[in-house]
Amino acid sequence: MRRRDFLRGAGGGTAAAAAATATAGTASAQPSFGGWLSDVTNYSEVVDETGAEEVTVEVGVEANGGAFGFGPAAVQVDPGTTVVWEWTGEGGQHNVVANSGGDFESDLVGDAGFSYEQTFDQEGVVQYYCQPHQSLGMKGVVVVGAVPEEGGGEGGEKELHELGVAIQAHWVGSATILAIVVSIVYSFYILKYGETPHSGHGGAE
Ligand SMILES: [Cu+2]
Repeated sequence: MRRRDFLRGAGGGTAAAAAATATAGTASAQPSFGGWLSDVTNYSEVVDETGAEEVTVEVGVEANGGAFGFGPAAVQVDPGTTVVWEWTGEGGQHNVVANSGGDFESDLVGDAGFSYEQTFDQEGVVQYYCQPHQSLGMKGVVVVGAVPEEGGGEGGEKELHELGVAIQAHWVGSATILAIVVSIVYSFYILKYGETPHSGHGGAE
């Protein structure tokens, strides 16, 4: 019980330190937008399309176990940019539906050449998905303006990692102390009682 309390205390301290480190700045980390893109196989980075007046996102690119992706999954644009979604014709019927940061929904279409567009004037993060394939990971993000820093998700992972290291270090320390105690006790018994059976054997041999 006491050991567990100690662990919790030590872990809490480490986690707090880790959180402080995380807020200090990890700009290079890829945001998952609160986990929205965490299961999207074709997401690796936010593609910087700032400076462009019009940006094209393909609907039905090879991803998520079929042609179930938006390409690219995440784009960064300036406020006032028009995003044009263009259907590839692959992967069946798709649509583009706002999840947050906007309110729009395209038709559900399977044909190549169909397109749908939205102009984003307000800064913020727009999360969207394809209704039939959302569960497969057909999701996307349009970042209008600056890419937000994510203290929450990344910091959480770091905390767990740091906590794991702290526990591991603690166990290594415990094991070392245990080994020392065992060897002392063992030596004590050898010194005290070791002679009798030893000499007995010695006598028999
Ligand atoms: Cu789809």
